[in-house]
Amino acid sequence: MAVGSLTTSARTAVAWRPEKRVTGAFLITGLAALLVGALLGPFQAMNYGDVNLYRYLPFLKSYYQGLTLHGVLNALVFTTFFNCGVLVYLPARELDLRPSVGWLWTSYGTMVGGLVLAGIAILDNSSTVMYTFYPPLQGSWAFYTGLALVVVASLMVAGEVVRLRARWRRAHPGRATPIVTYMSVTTMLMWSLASLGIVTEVVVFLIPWSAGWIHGVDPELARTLFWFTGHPIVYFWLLPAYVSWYAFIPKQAGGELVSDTLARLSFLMFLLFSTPVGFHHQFTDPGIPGGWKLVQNILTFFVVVPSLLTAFTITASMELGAHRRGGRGVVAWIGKLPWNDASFVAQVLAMISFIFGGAGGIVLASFNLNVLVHNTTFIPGHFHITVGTAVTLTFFGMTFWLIPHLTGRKLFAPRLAMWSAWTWFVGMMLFAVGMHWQGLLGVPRRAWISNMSPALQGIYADAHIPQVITAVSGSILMLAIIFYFTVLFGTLFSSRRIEEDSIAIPFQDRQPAHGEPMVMAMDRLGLWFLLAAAIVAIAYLPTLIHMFTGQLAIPGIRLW
Ligand code: HAS
Ligand code: CU
Repeated sequence: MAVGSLTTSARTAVAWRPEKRVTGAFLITGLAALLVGALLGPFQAMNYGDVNLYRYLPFLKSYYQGLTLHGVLNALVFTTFFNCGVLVYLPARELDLRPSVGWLWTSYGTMVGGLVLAGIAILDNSSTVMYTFYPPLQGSWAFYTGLALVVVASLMVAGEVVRLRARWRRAHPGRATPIVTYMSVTTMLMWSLASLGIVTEVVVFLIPWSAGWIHGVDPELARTLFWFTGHPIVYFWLLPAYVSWYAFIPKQAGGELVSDTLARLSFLMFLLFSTPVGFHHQFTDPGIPGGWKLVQNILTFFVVVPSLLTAFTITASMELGAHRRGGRGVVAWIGKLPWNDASFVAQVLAMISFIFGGAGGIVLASFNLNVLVHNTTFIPGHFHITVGTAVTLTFFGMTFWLIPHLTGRKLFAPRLAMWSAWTWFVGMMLFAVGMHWQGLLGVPRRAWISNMSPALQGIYADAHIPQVITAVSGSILMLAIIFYFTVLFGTLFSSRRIEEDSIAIPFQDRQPAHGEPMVMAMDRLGLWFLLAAAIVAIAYLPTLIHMFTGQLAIPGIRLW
């Protein structure tokens, strides 16, 4: 029996090699982009520690060029590649259905093509427009076309994920979609709806404008289309991390997911409420009626709920695991969690950072508090403990089992992996303290303050302590980068081979009770998608129509 099952698993492992290769390509390209982007991070942190290290980077013309490279590679490129790898591989394995590998390689090639185009445009300093690329700052056509290709490729992958589920449903009529697939499909459906804004902005306006076919664009309309996608994109980054927290962490903690239904409900809520909230990035923008800002403000509080549900369900699931391992007490059970498993530790630290990241988000979502800190360093403080830690550190934790699973190589230096998780967490938490604090003092974000004249520095006289904290955090993060990438490259290139698939995907053993009315109702994703589109139309169309019909075309400018 044992021998028989071993051969079956070995055979399965070999059969899945093509999918593993393309998944590995997505993940490793994303992580390589992260490496380049993240190496610039300490330079940014030093800037806000009032130390100008940019002068030692002769291949960059300015802090702003470095910041553009940092933001685009980390926030846009790394996340999209990583998500497209995991959100198709995991459901395919769960459903035991082979995706079209040719289609996935085509998507991968498109995405790499986009990355190369945008990368060249940033490196030649023609597109120092930051990762939000607000007009009238004008980058080159290659920058916008490159980013458009990255988005198009992600939608091609989304199509494949939806197709996988459709194939499974045809073979299993009347059954609820298995949970990892459910979560992956809702994420991709949400992203398909959300990306309409950025696709319109880039294809209809920015590419023709940067290529010289039209002479101007309306900055307010462009910003509005950008934030149509720019808020929900943060959940496109977050939700693959949630997939891991819901689907794998309970098992890694020795327990099981306490509520399959709540997990689905939270993903469904993300599908419904992620997109119609972009105005909370534009509270201070003129041209958007206050009433519509209020509507989207209220919807922002709706989209907080699924994260609160997640906090509850995941903590309860981990507590169950700790109890099974002999843990007791109100908080003492925490000690019984597997604190010696780097994959688990990285993800729990990521969750802890998100408690603070989420709390900051709620502050930012509050109209009048937002006005106090908008466009200050408070904002990068917020997003380094959301996308920079909750998401990135979770992805690190996933790679500690996923890369060995995909490559058939043992994890290199597990103790160093543990160190990388702790140093990333400590570095980012300190960075967040320094940046939130400076933001409260009014220090602007995206400013080369370490290069300003000593006279100007007087404005920041109160900021010495948070500046020191920010600079120290940059140094700790440099160590974290070295540790993590040593583990990654060590695993890829020098680690011992292990039997393929001997590191299994930590899927739950228990499947949901099929036929439960609530689960079956939530499974009608086509209808829910239409409802999501309707809510978006109500929240956005009146303002967008007004903007489209009264455009004020502004020519491009270059400030760098
Ligand atoms: Fe945000 C700006 C509001 C979440 C990313 N956000 C940004 C920007 C980025 C970003 C990149 O309303 C800057 C954009 C730019 O460059 O201008 N954000 C929110 C709100 C949430 C939120 C309400 N943001 C995120 C996530 C991000 C992200 C997630 C990336 C992945 N954000 C804003 C607003 C602005 C903004 C304004 C504009 C600011 C301005 O003025 O420009 C919510 O989704 C947050 C809900 C989260 C929670 C936390 C739940 C906690 C969990 C962990 C539980 C812990 C456990 C561990 C289980 C309520 C799930 C237990 C441990 C044991 C050991 C037991
Ligand atoms: Cu937002």
